[in-house]
Amino acid sequence: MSSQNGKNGKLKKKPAGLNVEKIREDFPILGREVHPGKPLVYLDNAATSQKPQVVIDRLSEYYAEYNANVHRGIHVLSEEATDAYERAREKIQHFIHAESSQNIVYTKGATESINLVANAWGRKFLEPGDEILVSYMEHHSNLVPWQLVAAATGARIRGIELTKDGHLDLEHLETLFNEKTKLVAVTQMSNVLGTINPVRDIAEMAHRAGALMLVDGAQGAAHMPTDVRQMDCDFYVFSGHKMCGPTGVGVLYAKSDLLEAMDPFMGGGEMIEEVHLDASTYKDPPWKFEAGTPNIAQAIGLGYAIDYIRNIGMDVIHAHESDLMNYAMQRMRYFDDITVFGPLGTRGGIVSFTMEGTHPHDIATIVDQEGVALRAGHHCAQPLMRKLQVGSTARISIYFYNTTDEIDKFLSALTQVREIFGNVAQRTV
Ligand code: C6P
Repeated sequence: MSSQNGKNGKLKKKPAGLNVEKIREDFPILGREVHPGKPLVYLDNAATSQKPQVVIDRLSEYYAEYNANVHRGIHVLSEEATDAYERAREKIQHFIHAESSQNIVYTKGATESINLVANAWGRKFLEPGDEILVSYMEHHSNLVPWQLVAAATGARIRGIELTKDGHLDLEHLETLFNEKTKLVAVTQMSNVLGTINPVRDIAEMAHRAGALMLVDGAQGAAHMPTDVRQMDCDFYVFSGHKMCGPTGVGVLYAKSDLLEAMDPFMGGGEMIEEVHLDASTYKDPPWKFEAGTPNIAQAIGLGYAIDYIRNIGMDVIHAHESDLMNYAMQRMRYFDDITVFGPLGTRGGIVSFTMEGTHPHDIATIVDQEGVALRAGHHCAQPLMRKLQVGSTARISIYFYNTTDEIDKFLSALTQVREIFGNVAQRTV
């Protein structure tokens, strides 16, 4: 549902192109109560999404019917498992419009993907004095790996400032480039502010300066159409569990010449061509980066999750989430004791806020009693919290299976928080 102002200033609801009630039937967990008489209202999707039955079924189908290691056996089970594992890689390739499935490296998640780049590319190519540009809205997963590699190589990290309304300050970014800039690493969408960054423009700026561009798609790939070639990024990372897939699987996309040039991240079985006692040769990418037995069931499950969300349509998902986010934001404005962070206008389905006189953890605890799951804390974005001059925020994060009714339940739970903490004069929502 989406909202707009009616004649009397009240918000009207209008239908969007998604049969959410039907979709919700695909997610068994959405039917449960979390406290007696309190159905789950799951608004913590930026942390992890729920899983449709089809993904759950495909995981158990793998274990029940063709559980075997991949790329090793010549027996039927191993061939079936290998086929399914490699077919999932092709689904990922098409989902993000990569050149080839060989540009898709399986990892454990976005965090591991960034660590892979920091180690396999950074340790090989960064030199003392080189500069890595990151922004103040980055998740720790797109900061700490760069700090580790900077300490090991003598490279230096520089921060892209934010504008007052929560966008990246592109004018400031322009001033940071120089001949030492080797990499720009920014998020596609902030997990706190909901800001959607102009990553294509930033990639262009980076390339003009002779630097590479890494896009952290942990909050992007699940929520909007993603085309890595159109974006022209050099590296793109995301996690399966935030997009209806299982935990334990994620993706690193990288351009072919980079994958060729990078050293392996981990050594072990499966990533080698020939091994001697003191030296080895390696397989071609992406297998060069996939040492040991991978998360086979999870990769296959991610393939089915991608089928599922593609079938709904990434444009439709994005539009529905925008509608719900606007609906929530417009109503939250009626709470004069609430501060909402992040830009107005186009943004993703994430709303972080604080409530005067109430700790975010107290908000989360009280709304949980009403069945509402939201997140409170620093959201693994401490540099951003410092910029916002808060220790933590409460945050709702929306996915395509959420409804206006759930947003209403969240808002009603918020009025209870206010009543308990006796905040400023109550107004009608
Ligand atoms: N943010 C959140 O609640 P992993 O843990 O590897 O799947 O994803 C890490 C990550 C990287 N970048 C961004 C922008 C993210 O939002 C996350 C995960 C979760 O906001 C957990 S802290």
